[in-house]
Order: sequence, then structure tokens, then C-alpha cells
Amino acid sequence: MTISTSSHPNETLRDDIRAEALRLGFDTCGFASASDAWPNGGWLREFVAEGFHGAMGWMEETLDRRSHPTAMWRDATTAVVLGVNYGPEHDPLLALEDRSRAAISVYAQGDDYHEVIKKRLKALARWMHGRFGGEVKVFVDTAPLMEKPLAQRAGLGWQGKHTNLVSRQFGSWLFLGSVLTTLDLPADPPERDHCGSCSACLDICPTNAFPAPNRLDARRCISYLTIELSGPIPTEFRPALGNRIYGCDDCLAACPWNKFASLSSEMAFHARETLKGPSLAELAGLDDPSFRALFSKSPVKRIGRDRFVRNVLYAIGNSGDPGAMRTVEPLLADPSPVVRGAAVWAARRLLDAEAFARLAATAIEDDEAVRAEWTGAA
Ligand code: B12
Ligand code: SF4
Ligand code: SF4
Repeated sequence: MTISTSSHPNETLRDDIRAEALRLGFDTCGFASASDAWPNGGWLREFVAEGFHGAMGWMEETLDRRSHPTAMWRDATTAVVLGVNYGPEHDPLLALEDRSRAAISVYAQGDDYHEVIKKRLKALARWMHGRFGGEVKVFVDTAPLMEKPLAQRAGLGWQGKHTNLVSRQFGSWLFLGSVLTTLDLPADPPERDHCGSCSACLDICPTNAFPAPNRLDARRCISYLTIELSGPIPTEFRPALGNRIYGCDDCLAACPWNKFASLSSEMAFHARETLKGPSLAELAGLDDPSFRALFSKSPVKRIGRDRFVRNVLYAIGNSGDPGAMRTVEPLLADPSPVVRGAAVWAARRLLDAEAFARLAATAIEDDEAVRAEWTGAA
């Protein structure tokens, strides 16, 4: 393990890089060895072996490279790990109270963090290379790099029982990014675990997605179900979605360390007016062009209109408002089978058995998946 000592020849260089990172708008910056051994690769293998990654086949395909920074880039010596605070204005749990309105997770209420952070990472990497030489590569989210354990090693926070990184300074709300470099820089002390006997994040999860502390079965997580999974969401989870139509923040929001969190100073991450509890009825009416326009520069755009309207229809089904059938009915004939199927499920939840049977009697022939929704076999 690399120990931080005052005698490391590159100490000043590290301090300069940290100062530049903060100047560029990162809220926190730490340094870790990219080559020291860690147990996380083995835990990742267990996660995949259990099938917890579900339909995220890319986790399996990149397993070897993902298991350690040097498996992805042999010459990587130091990881500069950066965090950007995206702390919300209000407690996201409040958005779950009005069932006629959508709850969109905090990270997706502003601009896409990949774009914002990648620009900053590139600026920092260019600056480092120009000043001190060495090879540099930048990462945010999508590359096969385990960012959370790396961030813990660099002292930014610790992986809480919900597996996300918690910061003593920013609570749950830190986006992560990294610059890997061939420069040899002294490491910061890693952060230690501050969860203690707390289990608030495990207890609040609406789908029981934690088989044990520090272990997540992604197949049960609302974030995975609403964002990563195409096709119909398994019926057993639909009621638990409530009005969450894109991602979930419950385990993050439950964490007591959020008492130290503050509003993000990055305007791009502030909630857009249009995404602060938008009406489910309006969202269900989006066609492809209006979906793209509403979610321009937003991470939500990635899932496409059909998957998005699917989620909205499940939320409408959970609204308990039979008047919402006005919104559901036109979608029973939507060109997308996944949307039609979700519309049938919503109708089943909103109508009494007799009214639903009358509607089913008029249903047109459909593909197998949608027929199964009509008969309740889905
Ligand atoms: C795949 C992925 C997902 C998947 C799986 C999540 C998961 N926890 O694995 C899904 C789609 C569900 C998801 C959801 C979310 N994600 Co995501 N996701 C990722 C991604 C791409 C990879 C994560 C990964 O490697 N998972 C594999 C598991 C095995 O690794 P792990 O989570 O580190 O798990 C460790 C522990 O389980 C531990 N462990 C296992 N067994 C044991 C036993 C003991 C005793 C101990 C001590 C530890 C231990 O070891 C494992 C390996 O390190 C990262 C970006 C990246 N490249 O790293 C973003 C990332 C983790 N996601 C992020 C965010 C914001 C979210 C959401 C909050 C979004 C939302 N609001 O909906 C949710 C949170 C859900 C949750 N509770 O985790 C941020 C988290 C930032 C932070 N502060 O931690 C990241 C880092 C993206 C970024 N660049 O900012 N995500
Ligand atoms: S994000 Fe939501 S569904 Fe996923 S683990 Fe956390 S509380 Fe559970
Ligand atoms: S809610 Fe409690 S157990 Fe979960 S991450 Fe926060 S401190 Fe740890």
C-alpha cells in the first residue's frame, strides 16, 4: 500500500493538481494508488456470478477489465478521483407523496452529468499533461472502472451499506469521475466506514433489493428496472414503483449523513422547473419529438420515449385515480407493444373488475406479451 508521507518527491505536484481541480469546479479531489491490490474485484465477480447484474450484459463482458484499474490500463499508476456535489434543494422523499405527479431521481432533474463532468475531467487531464507530462485517461461512469472503491481509497468517502459512496461533507450526493495517470503521486489516506449500526438505507428500500448489507441485487432495484431494463418490468415490482418513473433515491435520501449536505453550486445540476414533479398525465402524452425536446441534454433522453412512457403508465396505475383512464385509453392502441402492455396493466389497476372485463372484451388481437397483460398472465 502507498502511504502518504511528507517526503514523497511529488507532494507539491499533487497539491497543485488538487488546487487546479477545485479551480475547475470539482468539489472534492483525492489521490489513490491505481495499482495496489484490492478485494473489490472478487466481490464484483461474486455479484456477476449471482446474476445480480441482470440484463446489464456489459458488466459480464467487461468483468476482467473492470475488476482492477490496472486490468483495464496496465500502466496506470495513480488515480485522481474527483467528486461533484449534486445536493438537491428539497428532500427527494417528499416527491413520493403526490401520486398524480412523477418522481424523477435527483441526478436526472438537471443536465446530464456525464457531459458536464467529462468536459471538466478533460480540462484537468490536459492541464496535468501539459504541466507534468505522463499519460492521462479520463473516466466518468461508462468505462470499465470501479469508481466507488477507488473513491473510498482516495479518501472521498466510504461505500455505505447501500453500496454508494457517502461523504462526511456532502452526504449521498456526489457524482464521481477519475483521471488515471502514469505519474507517481502520493496517495491520500482512505476513508473509513462510518455506517456503524445504522441500517436506514436497507430498511427503506421499497423492493428489498439488498440481500445483505453492502450487497445489491440490481435486478430488484428501481433504478435498474426503470432505466436499464427494456421490455415490461416484472409484475411483482410494479406496485412498489409508486410514482418513481426514472431512478430512485430512497436509500440515498434515508442516510443520516445528509445532514451535512448542501445545495449543489453547479447550476446545471439544479432541478429544471419542468422536471419538479411534472404531471403524469402530461408525461404520458409525450410523443417522440416532444419527449426529445423536453429531455434535451438530460440523462432521461437515453431511455427513449417508449420505455419512459412505460414507466409513466405504471405510475398512473399506482395513482389510485380512476379518472386517469382518460390518459390511459389512447395508449391502449400505441404503436409500441411495451407501452400498450403497460397501459393494460394501468387499466387493470384503475378499473373495477367488471369495467376491466368490458374493456378486455373490446380489445384487439395483439402480440403475445400484450395478450398476457389482458388475461393477467403477465
Ligand atoms: C452498474 C451501476 C449501477 C447499477 C448497479 C448498482 C450497484 N450498486 O452496483 C444500477 C443501475 C442499479 C445503478 C443504480 C444507481 N446508480 Co449507478 N452505477 C453503476 C456503475 C456503472 C458500476 C457500479 C458497479 O461497479 N457495480 C458492481 C458492484 C459489485 O460494485 P459496487 O457497487 O462497488 O459494490 C461493492 C460492494 O458491494 C462491496 N462488497 C460486496 N460484498 C461485500 C462484503 C463486505 C463485507 C464489504 C465490506 C463490501 C462488499 O464490493 C463491491 C465491489 O466494490 C457506476 C459507475 C462506475 N463505473 O463505477 C455507477 C454509479 C455507482 N451509479 C451512481 C448513481 C448515482 C446511481 C443511483 C443513485 C442513480 C439513481 N438515483 O437512480 C442508483 C443507486 C442504487 C444503489 N443503491 O446502488 C454513481 C454513484 C455515486 C456515489 N456517490 O456513489 C456512480 C458511481 C456513477 C458516477 N460516476 O457518479 N447503478
Ligand atoms: S435505489 Fe431505491 S430500489 Fe434501488 S436499492 Fe436504493 S432504495 Fe432500493
Ligand atoms: S443510511 Fe446508514 S447504513 Fe446506509 S449508508 Fe447511510 S449511514 Fe450507512
